[in-house]
Amino acid sequence: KHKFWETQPVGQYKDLRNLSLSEGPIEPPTPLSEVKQEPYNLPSQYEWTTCDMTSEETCNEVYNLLKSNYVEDDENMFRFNYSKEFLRWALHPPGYYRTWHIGVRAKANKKLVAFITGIPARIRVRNEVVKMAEVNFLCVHKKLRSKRLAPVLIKEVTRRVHLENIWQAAYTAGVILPTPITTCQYWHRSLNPKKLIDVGFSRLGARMTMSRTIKLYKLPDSISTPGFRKMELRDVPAVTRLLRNYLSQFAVAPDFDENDVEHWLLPTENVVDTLLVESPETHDITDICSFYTLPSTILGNQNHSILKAAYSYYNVSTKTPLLQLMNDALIVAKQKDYDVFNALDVMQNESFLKELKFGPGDGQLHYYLYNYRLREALKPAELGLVLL
Ligand code: NHW
Ligand code: EN5
Repeated sequence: KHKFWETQPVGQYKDLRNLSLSEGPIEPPTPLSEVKQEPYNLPSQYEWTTCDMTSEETCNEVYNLLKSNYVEDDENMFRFNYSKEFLRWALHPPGYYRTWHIGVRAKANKKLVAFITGIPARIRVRNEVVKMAEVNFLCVHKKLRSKRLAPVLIKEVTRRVHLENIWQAAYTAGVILPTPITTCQYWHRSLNPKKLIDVGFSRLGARMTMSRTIKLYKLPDSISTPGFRKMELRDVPAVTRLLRNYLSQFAVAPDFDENDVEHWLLPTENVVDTLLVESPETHDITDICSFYTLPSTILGNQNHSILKAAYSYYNVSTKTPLLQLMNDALIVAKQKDYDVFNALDVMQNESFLKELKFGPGDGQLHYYLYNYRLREALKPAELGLVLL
């Protein structure tokens, strides 16, 4: 069934629940001298390119490829529209490798037709911190689909990751592959219900009118938590301590240091927002909440072309109840004109989803590890990792 994935060091269906198999790497690293030195072969009309995402022109090409060809929902009504600033941020974390930003061009006109990326990350799986690549933005132009290009892109990124002496990876997908470490549900909280209904993102409930629906999703005009403010550079040490301590409870989570926190959580306009609670008495940082900005193109609507969505990222509550923290995050997102606030059922998110009027979406997100086996699948609540 999976002609490509059957050949890869990933958890295979036949080994699921075989408790006698051990947990950890599936294959040992090979000596670097044995890693293939030349790129994999592409069909003769195409060539590899390393995409310099600091170049305005290359970043534009990647942006346009993804804008027209990246992920859609199952009814092809919406397509992710990652912004250029977002792509630059997502691909330049501390220690990034330029060579892991991989494109394919048509030789004839140099048009960018496919893309895949890796970024380095330290991910803790139970008690082991493992150096991994996070693989994302796999995209093949719509006109070149089903020609087995994706396996070539995946093998090439794998080769370039191996050249850096890294042997594991983490990735997510909306499709089922061998074999998820967990499957998460997307939840959505309407902020602009009228627009969401107009564009077909949500539906008017049974026995609901538009005005009752608008009233149902109304939020207070101002936040309720004293000391709630935007994160600043000076907060990095405190946020790192709080987040590291929080993430230690999950089976799989990133191992963030201060540099990572500065990169991934320090607010960047229209990319990532982080709010925190500074105790008005002690000035301690007690709670954090963050979300990233990922708009979607609305396909074929007369009145609206962009859906502005916030995605819950890392949240930590030690003093302020998580419910109250997230309610304030919804108010902030509403004030910033987001149409919808999305979240997965990871970490402790279940504790606020229903109460804050999130509803389950029609999409799921499957999480995977490459060359690392878990004895059993995790529950979403055991996962402390959010990929972009
Ligand atoms: S998930 C988003 C992926 N992108 C999209 O969905 C965009 C729209 N779709 C496309 O561009 C986030 C194409 O449909 C793609 C497939 C390119 C998806 N992951 O070329 P063929 C990520 O970026 C397998 C992995 O003919 P295509 C994460 C499929 O099962 N594999 O198909 C990326 C089949 O293999 P099988 C996927 O439609 C993680 C083969 O590809 C996949 O023209 C990557 C068919 O290839 C997916 N999302 O192109 C893995 N979708 O064995 C990283 C399909 O079943 C692994 N396939 O026959 C780690 C690497 C690093 C390791 C380091 C140690
Ligand atoms: C990894 N970096 O399907 C990304 N989104 O539910 C790759 N549905 O937005 C993997 N179909 O349910 C991405 N509205 C996998 C996800 C791909 C995109 C996707 C889903 C997630 C989604 C919306 C729109 C559906 C349109 C028709 C949805 C219902 C919202 C409603 C609001 C009110 C309360 C009940 C729910």
